[in-house]
Amino acid sequence: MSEPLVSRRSATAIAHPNIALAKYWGKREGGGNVPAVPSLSVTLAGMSTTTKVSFDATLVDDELVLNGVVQAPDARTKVRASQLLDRVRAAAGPELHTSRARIVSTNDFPTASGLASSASGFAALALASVRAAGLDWSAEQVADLARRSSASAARSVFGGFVELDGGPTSDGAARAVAGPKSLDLRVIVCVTTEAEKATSSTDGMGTTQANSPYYAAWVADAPESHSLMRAALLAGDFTRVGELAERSALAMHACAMAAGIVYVTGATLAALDEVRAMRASGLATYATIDAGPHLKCLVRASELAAARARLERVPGVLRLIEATPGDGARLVTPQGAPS
Ligand code: 2P0
Repeated sequence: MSEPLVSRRSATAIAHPNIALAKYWGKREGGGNVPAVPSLSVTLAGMSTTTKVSFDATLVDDELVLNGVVQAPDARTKVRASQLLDRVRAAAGPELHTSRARIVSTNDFPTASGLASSASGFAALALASVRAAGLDWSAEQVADLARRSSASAARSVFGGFVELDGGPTSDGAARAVAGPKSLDLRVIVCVTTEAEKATSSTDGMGTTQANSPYYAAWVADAPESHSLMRAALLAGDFTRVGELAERSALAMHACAMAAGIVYVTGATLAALDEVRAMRASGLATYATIDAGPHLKCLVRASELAAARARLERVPGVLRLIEATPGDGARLVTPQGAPS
């Protein structure tokens, strides 16, 4: 029995998470999921999401299999994935307008626990679904699509060091500003739990915007912080990048904490303490922390082993993941290939 070719259109993409060196936190007014402030990140090789999208005219609903588990039709992640697919369907040819899709996505690192799995997940989903639908979009267009689902995902579309615009008049565009090898940087992720976080980034930001007495100060300060980071990065100044990154993370968390949003745990703070102790003893390490309890230590390649040896002894640090600046999202199967 032969099926129409379109019912079997599929593509597979791989993307890496990213961590922001200059953070964003909060959304611009006016919709579109545009950040309130600009951010600058590094895309991390060493952790990956692989996502296959197959448009299938015989399906009655989109399906999402995440890390081997079929998600309920009304599960939050599945609904967000369907919303992305709706945008792709609307832009695709009429033969796909009503076609549902099966998404099979796997992370090789903890999901939804502050390791930016939504960034790599939606970047891979955006690229795979665009190509499965036969759309010849630029990376900028794929990033725009990814951003609407998860703002930080726009940054994972690109490799190396990436900025994402934000602010009252911004359209939330993302672009690469420097290649993966432009700074001598290694990232040690101190994994402090394998569990999912209790408060999503979207909810944490919403609560912060609504309730933090320091939110206005954060929004006023972050653009300059981003500019200084960009300049330090382009100058290849590891020390300055590290100092600014640690400051940005602590400012973001201070702002969120004042609204009752606490992502750090005792283990996170113990790791932060160790990063600062290393620095005091002459090892150039800096910390950043995202919307979860894992601390990420920034270090030069030559000091990686020394920093690892100290971080793995910190109480509450379960294991370390090592990452290097990596590439952007890319296809792992040809466009529109049959599944
Ligand atoms: C960042 N984070 O700049 C900041 C710092 C986490 C801490 O962007 O609501 O995935 O899904 O668009 O963009 C995580 O939030 O949030 C994030 P949604 P997003 O990396």
